[in-house]
Amino acid sequence: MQRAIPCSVFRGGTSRGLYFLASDLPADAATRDAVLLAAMGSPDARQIDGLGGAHPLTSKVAVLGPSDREGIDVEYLFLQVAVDRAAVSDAQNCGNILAGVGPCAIEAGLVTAGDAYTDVSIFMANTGATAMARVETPGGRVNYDGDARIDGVPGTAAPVPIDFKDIAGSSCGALLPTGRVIDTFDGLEVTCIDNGMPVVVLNAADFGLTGSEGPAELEADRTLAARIESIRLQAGRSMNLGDVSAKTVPKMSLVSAPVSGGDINTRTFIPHRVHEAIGVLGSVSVATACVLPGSVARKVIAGEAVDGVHHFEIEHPTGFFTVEMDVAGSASVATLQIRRAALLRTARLLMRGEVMVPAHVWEEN
Ligand code: NQM
Repeated sequence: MQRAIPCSVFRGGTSRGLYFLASDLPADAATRDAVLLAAMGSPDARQIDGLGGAHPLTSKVAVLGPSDREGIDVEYLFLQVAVDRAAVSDAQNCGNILAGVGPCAIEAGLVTAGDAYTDVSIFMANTGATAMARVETPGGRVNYDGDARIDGVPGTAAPVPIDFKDIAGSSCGALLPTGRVIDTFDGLEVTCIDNGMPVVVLNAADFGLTGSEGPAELEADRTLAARIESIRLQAGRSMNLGDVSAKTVPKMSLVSAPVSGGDINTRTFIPHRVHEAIGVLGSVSVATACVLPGSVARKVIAGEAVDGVHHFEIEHPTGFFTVEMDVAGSASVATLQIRRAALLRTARLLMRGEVMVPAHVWEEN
């Protein structure tokens, strides 16, 4: 026997995931996770018996629900479903999957569409922060067509601008979770930062890299992977994340001087596969490191104090990620404030229907 669960598939930014209403999933988290593993086909490197795409970027889940919080339209819980392990984690947020939340909430009737566009305020349950997404809704229906282009996705689509406020210390409790701009692990200087996503910023040159190596080349280097994981485990503890051996945070961003006219070049371990681009909130953390006096990122780009609204062009393996940030007090660590961060994503509804899971998975858990 199989059980049918209502579900939509969206591309959100440069990721893809299954989007559910909380009311369609088991209330108990352990049963919910077992159901999601079955839906994705995990654990299996190919996820052949499910809908997962055999990569962390395509093994993601959004759970949406109504909100009774003041000024909030929809609650969004992000769940990362591991590909080759039986693990589901709520320890991180995901700004790419977030891009599909506004359209999905409108399609599902959780939010009433406006006539030209609809502003959807989203409570990100993983971190307790809020995002505002603007969705085009001409005639009260979600529009997916448009001219917006984001690197890492072919073609163009309708723009989904997203605004973040107060995301500093989202998972770690402070923008600088260790209390320092520079920490030293295994003899290397790193910057641990959390402006929406816990990230360890590393200098690519410290690993003998140019910083422009491709994801496959970086993943194939097992010595590099071991060195990065050793730093990650130590940094995770220092960042108030505890034992991160089974967690997907912190992300590890290798930075180098820009090579294509951007502000900084990145290659990001998320944390074991290498991102084909860079995460949304991950880029906000890296962009913030670029204005943080004394940080690894600021040293690598020889950056200057820059108060005001700036567009940071983060280079990644498949192009650029632009983060707009309103910066104040960048002359010193003590005064630095990121008043607002904004960026552009696109999203598209790919399928809606029911995902089938073996009935016993729901019943026996
Ligand atoms: O940092 C991948 C993605 C992400 C996360 C990851 C993301 C973010 O691209 O907000 O979007 O870092 O695991 O989906």
